[in-house]
Amino acid sequence: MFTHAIARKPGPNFARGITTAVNEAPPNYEILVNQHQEYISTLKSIGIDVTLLEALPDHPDAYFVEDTAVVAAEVAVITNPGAEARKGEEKTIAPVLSQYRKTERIQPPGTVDGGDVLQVDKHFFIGVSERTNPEGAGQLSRIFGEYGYTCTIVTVGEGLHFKSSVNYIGKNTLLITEDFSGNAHFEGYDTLIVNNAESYAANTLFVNDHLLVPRGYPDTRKKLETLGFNIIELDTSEVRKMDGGLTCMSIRF
Ligand code: CIR
Repeated sequence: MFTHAIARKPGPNFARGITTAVNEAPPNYEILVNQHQEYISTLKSIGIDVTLLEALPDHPDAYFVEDTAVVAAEVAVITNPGAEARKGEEKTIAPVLSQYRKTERIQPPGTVDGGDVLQVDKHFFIGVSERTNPEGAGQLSRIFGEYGYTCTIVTVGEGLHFKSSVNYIGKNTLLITEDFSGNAHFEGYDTLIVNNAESYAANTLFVNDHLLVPRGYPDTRKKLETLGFNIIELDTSEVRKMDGGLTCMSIRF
């Protein structure tokens, strides 16, 4: 069970963040703030004490705090984010996490975005993507190895981050997009495949026996319900416009 989370308020300039999404309507700050507040109150409602940081005006993507650190039971690893515009966000997270954990750091030229790192018990999947380079993945794997974790390094093809496409949902099951189906790295796990039209819903957050799923993906919801998961649907329309999702907006530990 998680007891803590760190999150950050989105700032009014959030639409200047990095995005590849082609949006029908421009991102709306008021709606985003409401969606973010609902997300925070949901985490609190399932037993999580949330530290909510103020927006960082120089970093419009900074509310995607997940990318700045990876936290295990024994250690928090402060990342070196892969996008130039996001470098520096991690410096503001380090002092907060050091209140709870010993901290280690990814050193340049290594880069890691936390969105590429998925923990399943004593194992980490680390995606090598446009943001996480092989050097960064190697450093992270060595650090976690020292604490008794195993790691596999997986190439991310489509999608921004590994967790844009693959997430652990409990019951030894990974929720994955079609392009990851049959991937040899997932041997030993059950996989639930999200159809292509709903690939965004692969970014589902498993936390304290609940699944936080984005609203508007009925086929995925039905598949998850059939397996008996406790589902909480949350609106993420404005977050999606900035290439973000439910996992990105908090660091849980
Ligand atoms: C970015 O491109 O860095 C942000 N606009 C979105 C980051 C989403 N983070 C995540 O998936 N962990």
